[in-house]
Amino acid sequence: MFRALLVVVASLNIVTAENGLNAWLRYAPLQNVNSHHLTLPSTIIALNTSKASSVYTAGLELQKGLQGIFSQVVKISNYTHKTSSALIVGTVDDYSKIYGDGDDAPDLDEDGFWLNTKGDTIKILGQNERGALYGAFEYLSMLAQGDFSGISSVNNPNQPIRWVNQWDNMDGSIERGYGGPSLFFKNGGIVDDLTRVSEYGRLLASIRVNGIIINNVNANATLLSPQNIQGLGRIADVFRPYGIQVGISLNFASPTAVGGLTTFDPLDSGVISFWTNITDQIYKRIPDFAGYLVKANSEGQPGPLTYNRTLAEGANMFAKILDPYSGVVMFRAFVYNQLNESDWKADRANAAVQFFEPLDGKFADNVVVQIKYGPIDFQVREPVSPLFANLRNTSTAVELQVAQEYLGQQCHLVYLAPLWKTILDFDLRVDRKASKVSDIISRERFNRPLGGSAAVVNAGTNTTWLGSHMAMSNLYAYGRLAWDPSDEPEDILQDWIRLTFGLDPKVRDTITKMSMQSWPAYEQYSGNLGLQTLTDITGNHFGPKPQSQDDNGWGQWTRADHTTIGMDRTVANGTGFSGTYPPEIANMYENIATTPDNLLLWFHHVNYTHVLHSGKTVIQYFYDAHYSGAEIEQTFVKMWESLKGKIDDERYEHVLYRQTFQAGHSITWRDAINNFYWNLSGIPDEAKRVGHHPWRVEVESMVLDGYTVVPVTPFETASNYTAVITSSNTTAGIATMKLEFASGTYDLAVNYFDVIGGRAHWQVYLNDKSVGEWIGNHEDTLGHAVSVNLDGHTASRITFKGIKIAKGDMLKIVGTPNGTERAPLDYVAVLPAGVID
Ligand code: GCW
Repeated sequence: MFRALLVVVASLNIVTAENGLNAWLRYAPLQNVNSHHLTLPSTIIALNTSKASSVYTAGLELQKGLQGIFSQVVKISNYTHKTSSALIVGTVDDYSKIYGDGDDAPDLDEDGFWLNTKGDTIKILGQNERGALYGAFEYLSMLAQGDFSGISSVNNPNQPIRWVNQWDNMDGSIERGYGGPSLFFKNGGIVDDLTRVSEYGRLLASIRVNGIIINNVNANATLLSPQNIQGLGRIADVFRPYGIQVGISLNFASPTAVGGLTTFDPLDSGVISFWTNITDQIYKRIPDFAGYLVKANSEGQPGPLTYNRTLAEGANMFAKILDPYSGVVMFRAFVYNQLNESDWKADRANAAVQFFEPLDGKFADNVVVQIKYGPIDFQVREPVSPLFANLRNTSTAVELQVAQEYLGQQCHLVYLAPLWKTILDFDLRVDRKASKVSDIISRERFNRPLGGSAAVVNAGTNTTWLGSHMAMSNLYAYGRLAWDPSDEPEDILQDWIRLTFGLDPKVRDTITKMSMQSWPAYEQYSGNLGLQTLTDITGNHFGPKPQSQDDNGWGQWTRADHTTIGMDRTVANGTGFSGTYPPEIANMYENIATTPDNLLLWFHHVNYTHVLHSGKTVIQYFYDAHYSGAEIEQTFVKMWESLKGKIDDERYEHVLYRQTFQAGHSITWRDAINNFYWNLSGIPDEAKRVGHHPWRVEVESMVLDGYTVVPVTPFETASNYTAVITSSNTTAGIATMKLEFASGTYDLAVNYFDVIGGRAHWQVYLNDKSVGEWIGNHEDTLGHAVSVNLDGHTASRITFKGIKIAKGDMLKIVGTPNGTERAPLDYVAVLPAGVID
């Protein structure tokens, strides 16, 4: 149990610059502490002093934490004589052996711990060494938050598997990674310096993650070379003191790719010996190796289906080889084929149940089927994957995604714990009995041997780990929820805020408000009513491109036409997907009257004029939601600005930059989606906002010198569907116009496109007096997937605030191209106070 009780509120004026490396483990000095609440321990007694031991790590961490928080060095003692006010950390067993009085220690589950701060000595005792380390982190988390209460608390994990997955490639890139290159790989091998890996281990252990898959599920067989296995061994050595077991993703075709065989048939004896030999080599170097993660027969990856073997036969081959070593196989359920959209019954959402339900009961006991939370792919809202209800005789784990692949790629603040909660708390009503997803993966509901959680994290070498300080709340919350899914997202968040940004209540309240509003806001301005994220799904998954959902085989269809929209997934008339849930849930989704509005278009195909439970039509809801979502984003900038001086400047500026970007990009999203559906449906916005922009000046209507007007694709991502670029790669362009707005003070927003290929330069003048300038360098500063085109990924806004403009003033923008970035401009918005346009 984590505690959030504050007995001391310290007022902190943090000024030291911070780069994010320590994340929530900063151990910032507590000021104004009423020290009588706490007597610091005189000694830390770590009951195992071998360096690879997590108990030894715990001792060091406690020392470091106490020093940071209280500026006092407490020595670590080898001498186990119990003195009063000692802090003892170790396993329950060691404690009992040494002191003979461990009987008051409660029964603990694997990885659990007991934290007792009540007596004369502080006891942090784990069921195993890892548990002891978790207890040390818990104690430090309390202290760092000013909580000195005397407690005796038993903490057990809800689920045994609490892993993270990294999608790192051997060349050092990370698929869907937005925090810089790999921590693990470079140029086809393992990096020499593993300092950052050790720091990552520390972070992960503090949130009680006990396993990590270090390479991409789209796996490269060269990881299995003898040299790389030695490198893996070095990585495992670095993670071991943190109680983290290392595993790898496998390429199913490795026997042919690197083994010199002509087949990768899982029932072939040569193939089995290949994998046995590899596994033996790995365990020889890494005796506590966690096991394998397998993506088979999915998105072009090889798998057992090639040889008419079932997915279970493929998984069980590995399971049998791993079994003597107690290793596990995480087998992904993300298996689907390309589909034909003209078939009204075709549905990618059905794939997982179609492939896996017939195999229920056929998987070995050390196989865990790893299931993405929704039936499609990490979308902003999806119903729970029905596969959880269809595998009663198979161990399962939920796959979540900390990497915000479809959710703004860490350039948009989206606190994900509330989304994950809708999944974990969802009651699937199997056999009309309580069947929460969290109780299924915890093994409780179907009484399975294994189960748990995996999160795709994709941390990189950026000092912020994920590219964004704010995104780290997601990693923190992931660990907390995997340990205890009944924890509340807001409580978790507030612990994270105090640990990350200090104890000032204004900081806590402001970041809480921003974060708790962030997922609903993102849903509003991206894709709502269950239509998915509406990003460019055939491209980089970042900016808006609603048309990419349809007219292809990927099966993320919206089936939008001029009058109707949504996937009919009913049994009665559609793909039958709703029928793959247990009856109570199936009935709810089958029936339009009982389908919640936020999943309406996931399950039903309706007219744009269909009236929602909320009383609005679908199309008007779209318009309103996109306006409201973007409006909320503008308030985040102001909220963040109210924290200036309360957070160190380095992190303050870093977050401000991203919030400012997000505020602008949310307007791009809003306008793109609204324009797209307005064009498609021809139904105007009742509030007359869509297509009406009274405060905008289109750059194509300015006087242009050296600038050329170009159409933008997709059309909806530019205001008036067009933009301007300089006429050549080497000559500047100038756009001028006399402004006819009433004299007053305005915010001057300029919408431009920041493409990769160069760092163009723009300057803005009023009557030849400089208003401001900027450089198109988002490729250096933002870390999201990039684009060379003028589109929804590159559309950006910069705002110059509080500019005095008199009627008749001449506005001039000079754009200087660089490389292939031809200083593209879209429009200028001249915004009176409070107006968003
Ligand atoms: O949605 C897709 C991602 C791929 C990813 C795949 C998966 C690693 O776009 O980048 O591949 O999901 O989860 O396997």
